[in-house]
Order: sequence, then structure tokens, then C-alpha cells
Amino acid sequence: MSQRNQDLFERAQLRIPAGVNSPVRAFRAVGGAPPFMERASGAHVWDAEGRRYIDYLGSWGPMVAGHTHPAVVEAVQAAAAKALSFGAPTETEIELAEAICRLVPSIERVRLGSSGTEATMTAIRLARGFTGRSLIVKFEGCYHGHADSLLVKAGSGALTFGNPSSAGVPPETAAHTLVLDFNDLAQVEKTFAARGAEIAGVIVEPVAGNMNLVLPKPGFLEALRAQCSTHGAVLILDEVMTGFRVALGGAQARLGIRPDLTTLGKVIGGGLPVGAVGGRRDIMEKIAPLGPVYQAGTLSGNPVAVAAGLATLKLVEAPGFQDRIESTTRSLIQGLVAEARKANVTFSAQSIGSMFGVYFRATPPTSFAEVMECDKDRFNRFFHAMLERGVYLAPSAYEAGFVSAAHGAAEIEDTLKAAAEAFRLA
Ligand code: KE4
Repeated sequence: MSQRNQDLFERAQLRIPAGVNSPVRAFRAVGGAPPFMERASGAHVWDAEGRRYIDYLGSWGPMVAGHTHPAVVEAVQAAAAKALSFGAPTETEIELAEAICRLVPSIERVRLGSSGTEATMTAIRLARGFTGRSLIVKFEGCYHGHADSLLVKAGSGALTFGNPSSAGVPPETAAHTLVLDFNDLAQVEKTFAARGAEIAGVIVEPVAGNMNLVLPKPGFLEALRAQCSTHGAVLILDEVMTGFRVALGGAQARLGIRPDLTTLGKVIGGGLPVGAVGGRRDIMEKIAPLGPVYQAGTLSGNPVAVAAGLATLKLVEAPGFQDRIESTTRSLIQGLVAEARKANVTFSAQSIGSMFGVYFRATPPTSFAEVMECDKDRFNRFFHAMLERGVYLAPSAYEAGFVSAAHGAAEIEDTLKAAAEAFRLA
């Protein structure tokens, strides 16, 4: 680690716990100290030492169009010049709501907030308020933000710390959350058979991206849909990460599942703070002030953030955008697998849309347990070897990676060159 980054990290830790404002950024999963970022453009970020990296983090998903896309920066500058915030309704919020409902047809009404956590917290409160029941079902390894009810064996940060549930969540709260195994059809059926009448809702990442990338097995999401319909439970697809990234209409469009509620974030803010919960009109009309389920936010629908989101969605829905970004991601994956084979390293990788997973395991994992079998130490050595060669992967073996529209053949070529060396050092 260079001196300036090290100095910044030490200074940060004097005032910010672990020197970061979100745990995974502290590099505790991969070791070492994180580079402090200073600027970004397209597929690249530059740290405080002026070192350039090809960025496969993309701010954990939002930067699908590439960093500082001119159309997004322009929209933000124009909005900011008019107002930074009103705390009152604006036309641009209607435009973003209309765009979301048009692109994700299962969303008939949508409420904007400022983060994915707010969106999922609201979605489970709506499920409970709509059904009058308390039990929520989630899946181990799936992460839905840090609301109390969902920090029960969460993936992502908590999983990375090998601390599958958070301190500070009262046992009585956790008791209302059932944690099942992702892709375990039999368990889902058994649980609904036993407690279906108590289940307010099921929340799931339709494509898991917080225990690394794990795809749904054929029939898994369909079974969740059928069980929720049979037992009157609300099916919530958490598309904070997959929305507009796995496909234009999200994983639900690609996989043909119609949820009752969807949560969104990341891409719909284009890098600024926007979250959203939306879905069936009869459920959404339970939300205050129309209905009894309270939800609120000072900066919900903030005009500058909404402008960034709108500009990003315009780019994402342009003809050919999804196909191009998916094919770039596929060429990255195929190249990595080929380089690993040349280096005789046990490795696998997969992608869907512009999300990808890399695993030091012979085949891509299909469950949380199989993710745990991946060689984490080998990933960490590979991560640092790539970082030293100017490639910034997600700093955890339990995170997905992201390609942007700004990644082209040159970036993939440079990445594979770095990987050819990094595999031999991992
Ligand atoms: P935020 O509150 O971080 O905006 O969203 C929470 C969230 C909800 N649902 C899903 C599927 C998510 O992936 C997330 C957040 N993703 C993590 C990345 N693994 C954010 C990175 C971080 O925690 O710093």
C-alpha cells in the first residue's frame, strides 16, 4: 500500500469506525488497506496516488453506464443548479416513477426512498401490514440491507465477516424471520406446509449477488411464486442489485416471475442515493398516507438524485445497451476461465447480464454451502495480485462483480493480461 493511501487510512480511522462508511470497504475480508479513491471516468477509477484501476466494482452496481457518463453528469448539474432539495413533490419524481412502471410491468405503484435498505425494510413492513401476519422468509447468503428483520444470517458484509447475524438485533425480532437455504425447493415446500398461514412474505434476491453470484435453480423461483400465491403471502423480489443489470426489466423479466413487490436501488440512482419499493396497486395503497403502513424520508425523491437515475435509465434502455454489456461480460468470464486453465488453477466463473462471479472451485456454486467450499485464501491472493496490476475486483470472495457499458475490448484484454500473471501468484 502506498504511503498516501496508508496516511489517509490511518487518518480516517481516527474519526470513522474502521475508516469506512460501509464495512466491506475496509478490506478486512481480503486483508491489507483499501486504496482511497479520488476520481472516476468510464471503466476506470484513480486512487489518491494517481494509480488507475479498471473498475469491476462500479460502486457495487450503480455505475452500469460507466463512471461520470456525460449525460448523467449534465443532468445532475442542471438539476443541482435549479434546486438541491425541496421536500415537496416534483415533476421529475413522476417521470422516474413512470419510467420504472414502464420498464418493470409488475410495478403498478412505486414509492421512492434513499437506499436499498429503506426499500426492503418498507417492503417487509408492507407485507406484514397487508397480510396482518408477522413471519418473513429470507434465504441464507442473500443480503437485503441492514434493517433489523433482515440482518439474520445476512450475506454480503455480515457474511464476509463470518458473522452471520448482527449484534443489536433483539432475539424477538429475529424470531419473526425464517432463514431457508437458497435453491432448496424441498425446504420451501416443507416450511409453507408447516407455517404457510403465518407467513407475511418471502424476500429473495432472484439472482443472488451477495454470497458471490449464485443463480436460481430451474423451478426455485417458480415454487416461491406458487407457494406465496397458495398461502396468501407476499412475494418480494429484491432487485436492488439485479434491476436493470440482469436485464432491462430486471431478473423478473429474464426469468419470467411476477412478484407482488419489487425493491430497487443502485442503478435507479445512477450513483446517487435512490431506493424504491413498488408492485401491486392493492398492496402499495396500504402505504401512508393512503393506508396504515408508515414510510417516509426527508430526501425521498431528491431532485438531483432522481435526475441521475432518470438519465441512467435512459442510457440503460437504449437499443443494444443490454446485449453489448452482456457480451462484454461473457468475454471477460470466458477469458478468465481460459487463463486459469493455462495456469492449471482450479477455478470457475459465470455471468448473467453484466453481473459476474469468479470462484476458486471447480464449478460455480449453486448454494450457500457450496460457496463456503470456495478457496477464499486463494481468492484473496488473486484479488491483491490483480489490484497491484491495476484491476479492482470486489474486495470479498462473497461479492459479485460488475461490468459497465464503458468496459470495452481494451479493458478486457488488459484484465486478462493481469489475470494471466495473477493466477500464477494466487
Ligand atoms: P443499500 O442500503 O446498500 O443501498 O442496499 C442494500 C441492498 C439491498 N438488496 C441487495 C440485493 C443489495 O445487494 C444491497 C446492497 N448491496 C451491497 C453489495 N453487496 C452494498 C455494498 C455495501 O454494503 O457497502
